[in-house]
Amino acid sequence: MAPGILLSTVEEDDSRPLKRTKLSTGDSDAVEVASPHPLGVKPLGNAYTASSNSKANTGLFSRLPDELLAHFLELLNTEALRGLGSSCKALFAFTRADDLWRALFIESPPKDFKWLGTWRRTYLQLSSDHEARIICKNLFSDVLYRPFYCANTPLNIYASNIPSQNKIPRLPNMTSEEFSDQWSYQPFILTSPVKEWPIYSKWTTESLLRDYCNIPFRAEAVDWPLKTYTTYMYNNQDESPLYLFDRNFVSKMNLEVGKDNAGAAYWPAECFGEDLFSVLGDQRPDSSWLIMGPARSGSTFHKDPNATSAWNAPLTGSKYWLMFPSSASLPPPPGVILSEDGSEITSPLSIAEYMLSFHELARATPGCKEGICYAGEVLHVPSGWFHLVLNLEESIALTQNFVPRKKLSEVLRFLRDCPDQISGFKDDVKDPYGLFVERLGRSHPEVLEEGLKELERKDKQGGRGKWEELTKPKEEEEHGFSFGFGDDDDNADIP
Ligand SMILES: O=C(O)CCC(=O)C(=O)O
Ligand SMILES: [Fe+2]
Repeated sequence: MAPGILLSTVEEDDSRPLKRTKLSTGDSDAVEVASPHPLGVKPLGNAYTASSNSKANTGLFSRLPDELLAHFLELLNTEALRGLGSSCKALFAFTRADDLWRALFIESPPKDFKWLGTWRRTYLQLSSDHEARIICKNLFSDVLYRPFYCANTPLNIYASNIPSQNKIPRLPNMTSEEFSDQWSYQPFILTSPVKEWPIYSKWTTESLLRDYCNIPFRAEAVDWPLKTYTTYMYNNQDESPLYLFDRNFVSKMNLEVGKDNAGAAYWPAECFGEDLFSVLGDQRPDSSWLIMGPARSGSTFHKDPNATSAWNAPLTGSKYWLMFPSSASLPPPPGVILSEDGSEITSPLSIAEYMLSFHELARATPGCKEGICYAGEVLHVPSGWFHLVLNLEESIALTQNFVPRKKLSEVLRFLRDCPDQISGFKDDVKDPYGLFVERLGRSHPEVLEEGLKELERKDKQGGRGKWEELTKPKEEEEHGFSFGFGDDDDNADIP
């Protein structure tokens, strides 16, 4: 059976206690999920053996495939949704899809609101005992059932039994030389550095709530006071929980430090060496983020901006990382689609959907790296690597993007050749490449010279990485895919 088609018998009488129901996902291990759907909706496969189907009572709407009906409902406003929802059981269920209400909320957020557990309740400020709940026993729809299933299917199992060849190396410490010579191109987890940070073990959700309760932080499309976000974090049913990702946390939390770094709350591990973007001073692109989210939240597949590298340090909780190198001659990770110029990554899937549909294949794909980074540790993301991140528990983390010396030519090339993909610079920086070259030339002329030489070498190679250069004649590369561990054109695993 194809993944995504769920056939199961779900508990019909929802007055009975929740039971765990096995659902076939097409994988050999059936996944368990709490059942039933709160409105009694069942997976579409059940329709084939059912005696009646309440979608048949929706008039003209019954002719629309569920996907199209769901799209149509996205065009409606509150009144229309509520009106249509009261016309029959099936439309009641379709108009309850919480994503519709999330979109309405984001479009016109109510001024004063209390988070009430779902987007609909919050948008309408309706408590759960004032909200109608009609059980739709004979409604069969993957479009409605799938988000519920994805929001409830266990995810931590995907972080277990990592094959040994996929494991991200875990190292107690590293020197700058080791990083520069061997590790700038590789993901790794440093197991000790963060424990010396003043904020380590002081920052917990409770302590941040005590100190920054009313400070608004950015969580995707909303700016919410921390107390609202944590209320959401502890009580939501979203398939992809809203993720707090704030680039202005330093000023919001008064963490600024003087030039000598006195009183710093945290700092990068020494091995990463100098961050060459620091020559840009106030004009550098966004580089530091506070991240907070519940278990099951995280980041879908992406590469970090401007060809920068990054470190990511959980202060509480733990994160599962799934990573792939990239290069002109490598396909993107399974389930990820790149636009022709590589500028847009389409991974239309939530993390849960990705895990259900592609994790097994991803794990078996050459180049795949996986690991769990625990509180107090730091994970290195080499520039150009695709990564998907899943919070295995509620987590607070800090992340910083940086430009290590060994990756300078990649950043220079990105800024020079992909101006429309550059992000995070303030609007008044019209020519990021020119500015970076000028500043670096002033303060680190020999580093710039080395970077430009490397860039010239890459230009001559015409996008072929060191690996391709060493292992394949040009014709072979042109005639088909052949795997080499590598990073964006400049092959990663060969320092
Ligand atoms: O902790 C996470 O979710 C990963 C964050 C990340 O990949 C990023 O900031 O680019
Ligand atoms: Fe990232």
